[in-house]
Amino acid sequence: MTMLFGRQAFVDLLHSEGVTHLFGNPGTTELPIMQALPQRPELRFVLGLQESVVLAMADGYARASGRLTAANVHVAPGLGNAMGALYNAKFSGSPIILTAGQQEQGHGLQEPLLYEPLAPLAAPLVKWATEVTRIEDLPRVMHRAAKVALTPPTGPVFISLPGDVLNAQAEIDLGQPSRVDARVRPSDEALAQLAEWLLQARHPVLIAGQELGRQGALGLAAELADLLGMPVYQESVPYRTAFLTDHPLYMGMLTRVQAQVRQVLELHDAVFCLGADLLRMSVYSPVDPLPPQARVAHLSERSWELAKNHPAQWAACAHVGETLQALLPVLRQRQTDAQRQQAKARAESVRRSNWTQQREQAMRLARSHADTRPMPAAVLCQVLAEHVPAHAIVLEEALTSSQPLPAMLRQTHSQAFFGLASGGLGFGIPGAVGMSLAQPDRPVVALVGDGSAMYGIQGLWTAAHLKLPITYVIAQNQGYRIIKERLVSMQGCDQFIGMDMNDPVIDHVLMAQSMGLSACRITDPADLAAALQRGVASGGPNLIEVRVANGFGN
Ligand SMILES: Cc1ncc(C[n+]2csc(CCOP(=O)(O)OP(=O)(O)O)c2C)c(N)n1
Ligand SMILES: [Mg+2]
Repeated sequence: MTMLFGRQAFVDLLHSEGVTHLFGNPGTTELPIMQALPQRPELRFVLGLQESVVLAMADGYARASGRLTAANVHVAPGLGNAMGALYNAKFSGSPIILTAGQQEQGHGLQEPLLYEPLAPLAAPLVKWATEVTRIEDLPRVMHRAAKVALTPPTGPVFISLPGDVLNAQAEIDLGQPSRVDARVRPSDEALAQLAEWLLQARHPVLIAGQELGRQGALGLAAELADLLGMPVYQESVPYRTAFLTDHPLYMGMLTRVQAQVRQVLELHDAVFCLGADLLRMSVYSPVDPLPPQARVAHLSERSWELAKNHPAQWAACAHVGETLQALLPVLRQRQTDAQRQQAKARAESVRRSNWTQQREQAMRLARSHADTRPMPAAVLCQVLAEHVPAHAIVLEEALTSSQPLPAMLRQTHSQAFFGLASGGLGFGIPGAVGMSLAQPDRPVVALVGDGSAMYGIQGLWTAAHLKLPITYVIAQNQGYRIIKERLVSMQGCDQFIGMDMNDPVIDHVLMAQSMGLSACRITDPADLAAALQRGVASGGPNLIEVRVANGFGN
């Protein structure tokens, strides 16, 4: 046992749990932590200039690394600022230990500036929220937090750190990290049932989800699709790459329009939902996206998702990759010659209209609009899809401007694409910072709407400060185009109050330059490819503002 300050124990415990970056924004209540950091240089502090940005950077890091990540924010107002980003992290399942400095116990009782109990604030959005009340409890709390965050369903946890605990000194045993192996698979009996269920289906379809990308199980999912000749759709929320787009059975992403999804699934009698959310939608519709004849089998490590909205004929809470490893030989062994022939015939017909075919058409159509001014979003996406290097990470938060992207961007590895997980804006710019830190060998291209950019704009500074290889592409349509479109389509109203950003126009080039990025403005599609290539090749932070059509006449 060693004599340690609470502050030192805290950073040592993060280090012992394998944490390499502490994303943070310091205030007075975090001073003990800032004092301890120089003694633990392995733990790199990454400064974010607003707490929502701090947490979004941590979320990006966790999503692109799959590793335990730490973030620290400043008491109640800082935690409040971070709540939108915490909501995003919850939906991404990001294993983040979020901490906040807190006023000294007892002092808080007198309600000084900045005091508010913190754990109840964070509790609704995290797996576990607590306050450390004695220095001796720090190791137990920290190790438990790490275990809880990393055990499926993974997700953020919150710890409040009062100043008196951080500044106390005691003989502390720092203990050891524990890891729970959750790579479990269903019983042999359940696997046999699933195999028969899949083999009996006449028109099976696979919905591929985020867990496949997270677990590096894209190859196994492709083998499954091949074996059964079933078309594959990516789940309706674009968390991340969930299937290899060039695979001949890949059909594209499901939309979040209930009637469209239903039309797709109408053709199928069996829906295998693999590591995915079953049809998470966005806006209300009276249409059920799952048609009644479609029976469901659902496999996920997130038990809450199983049979959540739709009954499942077969469901298991298990590791998708391990389950596929065990399922494939069972399927091969049980598949009859007749079933093999059926699978082959199904695969043949899917090939004719698969994603690759659709992509060619979409790209051709977009190229034919290359002279349209302002640039249509499809042209922007086509140029991106053609010129972003294959090993890059593409991250999108661009609403209407990224709608054409999933139909165009080839995804050839599990980090190829990340999207907006929860619907909460503000992830794009700072999330790219975290992703770049997590995957330093991959250039990051972040396509962000001009409106979305303003929810996390401070992230540009951290990208510049750390000289990260990120190319921000800002789709500048001078407003909230998606909200306007919805006002028209849902409410029948075209009086746009509070949806324009054209008086004054925001100059993202100057904004980026003021924070230390190189930046340029593109209005002509012919110049975009070169700007993109220059930006990526620079190996540093840069921003391209692209003027795109706003859909309402300019
Ligand atoms: C935190 C948060 N605030 C507000 C919204 C509502 N919202 C959804 S899309 C959107 C507009 C986004 O504008 P932009 O990024 O420019 O994309 P565009 O609609 O122009 O394509 C807004 C304000 C939200 N989803 N999240
Ligand atoms: Mg916009």
